[in-house]
Amino acid sequence: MKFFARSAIPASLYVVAMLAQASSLAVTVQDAAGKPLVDTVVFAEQEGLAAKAPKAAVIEQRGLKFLPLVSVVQTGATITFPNNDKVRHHIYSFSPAKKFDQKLYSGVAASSQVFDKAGTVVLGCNIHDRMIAYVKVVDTPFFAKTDADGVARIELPAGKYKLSAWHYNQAANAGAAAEQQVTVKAGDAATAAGYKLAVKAALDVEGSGY
Ligand SMILES: [Cu+2]
Repeated sequence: MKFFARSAIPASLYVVAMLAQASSLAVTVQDAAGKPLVDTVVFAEQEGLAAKAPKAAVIEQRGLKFLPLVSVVQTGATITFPNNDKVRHHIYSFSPAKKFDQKLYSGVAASSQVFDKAGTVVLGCNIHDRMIAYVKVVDTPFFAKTDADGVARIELPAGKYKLSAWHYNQAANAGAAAEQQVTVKAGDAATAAGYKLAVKAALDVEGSGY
């Protein structure tokens, strides 16, 4: 009779649990030629949605690279930059959304940075010109990056959203096409959405998987 014992939980709690149950959105992103586009940031915004506490993120340096190449965080998130190389790095950003300059350091000595403005931040290293990383700062807790199959999955409450896709290598004129309205249905089946993004000829960025 375990089943009945569990039903001692008040019915109102079940209702709350159901309302809070996340629906999901599966977004497929391809380039103009129809190939899956990895490392595309996809995010869903809803007006008036209460902000959640942003999750912190980590961008390490290893093998003279930033890892990961692309990060997405909610506005206000803290990012730490552990240096796991034996050499020192001098990391910086000139991007208006977040300017900073972290002089030569090694280990975990780098101060963390708060990314408090939505936008795109490009990170570089003064010593190693080839080092580059991208941080997309978004005003929503609902975001994901596409995997190797070009698919991003976002858990979020059912409702209407403005869905945006951003790729660090996307052609400038792809901006307008990268937004769409989407209605996320309640239930188990993921709501599907898709993008075709024009991207520039592949940059010579090692480890981008692209
Ligand atoms: Cu460096």
